[in-house]
Order: sequence, then structure tokens, then C-alpha cells
Amino acid sequence: MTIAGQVSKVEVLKKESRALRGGLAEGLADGRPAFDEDGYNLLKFHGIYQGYDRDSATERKQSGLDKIHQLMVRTRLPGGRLSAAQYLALDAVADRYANGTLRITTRQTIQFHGVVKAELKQTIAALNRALVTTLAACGDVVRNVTTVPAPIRDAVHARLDEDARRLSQHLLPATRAYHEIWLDGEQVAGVQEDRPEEDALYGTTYLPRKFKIGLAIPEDNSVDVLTNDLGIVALFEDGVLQGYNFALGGGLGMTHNKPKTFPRLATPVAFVAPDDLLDAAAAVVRLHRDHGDRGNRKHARLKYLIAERGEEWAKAQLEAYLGKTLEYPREVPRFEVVDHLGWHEQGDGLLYLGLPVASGRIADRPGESLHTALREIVSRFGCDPILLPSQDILLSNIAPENRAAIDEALRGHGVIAVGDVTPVRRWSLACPALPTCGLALTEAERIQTPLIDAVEERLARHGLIDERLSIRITGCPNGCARPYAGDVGLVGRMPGFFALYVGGDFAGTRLSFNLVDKLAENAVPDTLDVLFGLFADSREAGEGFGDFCHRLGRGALLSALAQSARKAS
Ligand code: SRM
Ligand code: SF4
Repeated sequence: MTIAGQVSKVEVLKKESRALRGGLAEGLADGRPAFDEDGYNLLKFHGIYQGYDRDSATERKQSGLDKIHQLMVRTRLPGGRLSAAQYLALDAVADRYANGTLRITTRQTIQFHGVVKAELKQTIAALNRALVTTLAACGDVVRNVTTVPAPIRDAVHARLDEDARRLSQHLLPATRAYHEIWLDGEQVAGVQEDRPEEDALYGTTYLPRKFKIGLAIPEDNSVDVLTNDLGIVALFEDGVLQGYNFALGGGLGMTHNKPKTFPRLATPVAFVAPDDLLDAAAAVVRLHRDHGDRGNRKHARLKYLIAERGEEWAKAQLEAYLGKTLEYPREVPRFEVVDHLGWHEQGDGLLYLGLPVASGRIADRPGESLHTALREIVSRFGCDPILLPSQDILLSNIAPENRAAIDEALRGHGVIAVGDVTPVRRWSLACPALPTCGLALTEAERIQTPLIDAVEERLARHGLIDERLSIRITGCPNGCARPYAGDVGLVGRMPGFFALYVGGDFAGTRLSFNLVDKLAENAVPDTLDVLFGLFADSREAGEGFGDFCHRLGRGALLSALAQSARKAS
């Protein structure tokens, strides 16, 4: 419980941290395998999470051994854009300092797992040598800005790319602590040297909680724009930017059985003119900074403020920060989600290729050496990777004459051809969960492949194998793989059990609802089988699975499940 006016411990820590320095330099040098609690909390602002190997923890404890402490390091890559040289540098970091894998996140960046404290400084330095920062990849600040991934060479995509970079740069904390601690004062990627240490935007206490920005166009909502604290929808007419609809207060984290916490999609608040983008985005950040709950971190996201105070209030606040009135949001066309996988033309004579990556884990596995294949292709053909919010990867700037050789290299490394991946596998997402995530209640990434195998079998039974369907799996209700925004969400409930969510839409404009609260992991495929059967029999023309579940509603779906259970017994 929070006493009115009382701030949380993290607020005190931020305030006393001297612009995010705290005791990190001393902690780094103390020879211990892990940072203390204050270090743990401050590290996040530097893009680092301290955790431990959960697989071995219990057994080690029983044997009187300490946990295996490990760090996760997250980069900040606006719009997921990397040059070939940067990708190769990241690839080398994965092998030299992490667990030999690169993990594409649902926010278009790369994470490394398994870094040890003794090599943390070298890891961060190696990333920065490739001009990749980790500053503000996590923490109570604006995180990685996401945008439409397709490298189409037209005015619309060029503008989105540029806007994502400008937003990211404009909203970076001004602290020099990052390069003092990790880079011995050297120039850092993403940090503006000419900005004073005084942080006009973040002050000394930063934001009450994390803050996310997504930038989309209605024609391509692959970033799930409405799940962001600030969802920006750019509106173009004949390739000319008209301005941006600002939707505020999206966010998915919740706690089971705590109805005061809930997922929410951002709601439209104002229309912003092209020249006002950066100031207006900063105004939304200031709104969160000044009015967000600093006493209860479970109630501190912008979404609670918008849900409680309303869009009119938010609009008036933004107008006060900006000193001008804002238009009401404009009508937007229906959202679409574009499939970027496979070969596509960029529009400048070059090609790009989208490759599926199961739960974003770029790794070599028996029979499929994706990690090696990507390294070889990127270094041989110089193609620049782009990371997708669907945890997949695009290789851009490919000369058409190299297409056959790239296909051949992929085949040679056993990488499954895009055309052979079913839509359900292609669109599934899974968060890391066990063994790295300290908050996981269940598996997610490690059960994704077997679960999708089983689901494919059920879909095939009903003639639905070519159906476009998104299944999103998370190990807890925090929602890192956006499980409440797709057709089907499986949300870790307790070890071996998931909450089943259905009824969201593919385009990310409607949240799903909880259909079954505690479903045993091994009962998931057969439960979906019943719903797929119903869908195959009684869907309307052109209706997606999420839309179908939404139309039928919880009651009808539950009675179908009950009827099927009676038949089986
Ligand atoms: Fe997340 C916390 C992984 C996207 C909501 N998230 C975590 C941590 C850092 C666990 C922790 O706090 O100890 C996870 C690290 C696991 C590990 O082992 O690496 C983690 N989140 C991820 C990633 C890697 C999942 C993935 O499969 O890719 C994504 C990294 C994104 C990035 O590059 O920045 C990731 N997290 C998301 C998203 C989706 C999105 O942003 O599009 C959400 C839902 C949207 C939202 O923010 O509400 C999300 N993560 C959370 C929350 C719930 C926040 C809340 O408001 O309650 C937490 C827990 C927290 O912050 O306390 C969390
Ligand atoms: Fe961890 Fe939960 Fe996020 Fe999965 S959803 S990565 S289990 S915090």
C-alpha cells in the first residue's frame, strides 16, 4: 500500500543517483559476480538486466552453491535498422561475450543473454565501437522507438525511418554517466555531446515508469502501434505527410487477479502537424513525467492516467505544454498488417528478403544453422539487416544478381524456405521466459516450436492450415510478446498452466478476452482444436479467427468447450 504523497524506493534511488551514476562504477570494480539491489535498478537505464540461470538455481541452492549470475544486455536501434558492419559486430559480441545467440525482440532490437559481470564493460564497449548504444534501452525513460520495417525507397518510408531516429535521439536522457562508466569518457553512439548534463526533459527523477513509442501508418501496423504509451499514426496523402494522429495510453502489463491492473490500447487524443512532431512527443513524455503515479509502480504507466483522466484532459495538458491548440485526431483508414517475409523489391532496383526467426532467437540448431547463414550472407553480400516487431529479420539492399546465391546459401545451412513456413508458425511470437527472465511463471520460447507443431496438426484437420492466425505466448502476464493484441494469447498463469486469451484482431485494434483462466499446457492444442472446428463450420466470409471469437463471445465459446468435454467423457 502507498501512503499519499509517498514515493517508491526507485524514485529515491533515481533522485540520488547523480544522473544515473549511483554506485555502478564501484559495483563494476568490486570483483563480485553480481551488483547490489540499487545497482540492479540503475543498470536498467544503461540497457542491462541482471538475472540468473533459473534452470540450475534450485539444484545449486540445495547443494549450497550460489546462483549462476548473468546479465542481459539490450541495444537501442530505432526502427531496428542495422548496417551490415554493425550486424557483424553484434554477431561477434554474441559469440565472444554472450551465449552465442542474438535475440531479436518484439521492439525491433537485439538482446544478448548470458553476459557475465566481469566482461560487461568490454561487451558494452564492443557494441559502442560499432556505434550501437544500450543507453535507455530499458529503465524509466523512452525506450526503443519502433516503426514500419520495410525498406521501401519512397517518401513515406524515408520519412518514417527519419522520424523514428529523430524521436529516439530527441528523447534520449542527457546523462554522461553512460560513457563515463562503460567507455571511460569516450564519445558514445546516440549521445549528444553538446547537451548539458542538466536534463531538461527528464529532470533528476526521470519518468514514473517505462515509456514506449511506436510509429506506424494505417497501411502497415506491424508494430502494434496502439500497444505503446504513445502510438503515432502518420497520415500521408499521395506521399505527402499531412501530420500525425497521437494515440495515448497503450500498454499491456497486468497482474493476474488484480483488476486494477489491465492491458489497454492507446486512444486517439490529438492531431499533430508535421513540424510539431518532436515537441508534441516531448509534451506527452512531460505529461507522464509530471502526472504519472510515483508512489505505486504497478499503477505508474501513462495508460492509467489516460484511463482515469480521459483524452480531453490529456489534450488540454498537451496544449498547455506546447502553448498552442491542437486539432482533434483525424479519421484513419482500417489498419493493415503487411507480411514482409520472402523476396520483395525495394523500389530502387534492389531487393530485400524477410526471413522468419523462431521467437527471434538467431542461433545454430541441429539441422539449421541460421546464425552462421546470416553471418555468411551479411558479410559476403553486404546486405543491411532490419529487425521486425514480429521477431523476424529482413536483409535489405540486395542486388538482384545475388538472389540465387543467397537462396543457395540458406538452403546449404538448412534454413527453411519462407514458402514452407505455415502462416501460424510465421506469425507466432514468444517471449524469452525461462530460463533467463526473472518474472517467468511458465515456459514460452522453449515450448513455441512443439506447441506450434501440435497446433498445425489441429489446423490441418479442419482445412485451416493456410489460415493467417497469430498465437502469442508469454511466460507471465506482463505481455512482452503482446499476447492480448493478437488472435490467440497464451499467458503464463502458474507452472505448467496458461491463461487462454482469444478475440483480438490481427490488425491490433482490439484486445482479446480471457476465455480459460488456467489451461494445462498439454491441453492447449486440443482446446484450440475445438475452437478451430467451430470456426471452420460457422465463420463468416473473410472473417479471421480473432474476429470470429469476438463475434461469438465468451459464453458461446465456453459452451462449445463444455459440450466437447462432455462428448469426450
Ligand atoms: Fe518486456 C519486463 C523482455 C517487450 C511489458 N520484459 C521484461 C523483462 C526485462 C523482465 C524483467 O523486468 O525482469 C524481460 C527480459 C526477459 C529476458 O530474459 O530477456 C522482458 N520485453 C521483453 C522482450 C525481450 C520480449 C521479446 O520476446 O522480445 C521485449 C523487449 C523489447 C525491447 O526491445 O525493448 C519486451 N515488454 C515488451 C512488450 C511489447 C512491446 O513493448 O511492444 C511489453 C508490453 C507492452 C507494455 O510495455 O505494456 C512488455 N516487460 C513488460 C512488462 C510489463 C510492464 C507493465 O506496465 O506492467 C515488464 C515488467 C515490468 O516492467 O515490471 C517487462
Ligand atoms: Fe518475462 Fe513475462 Fe516478459 Fe515473458 S512476458 S519476458 S516471462 S516478463
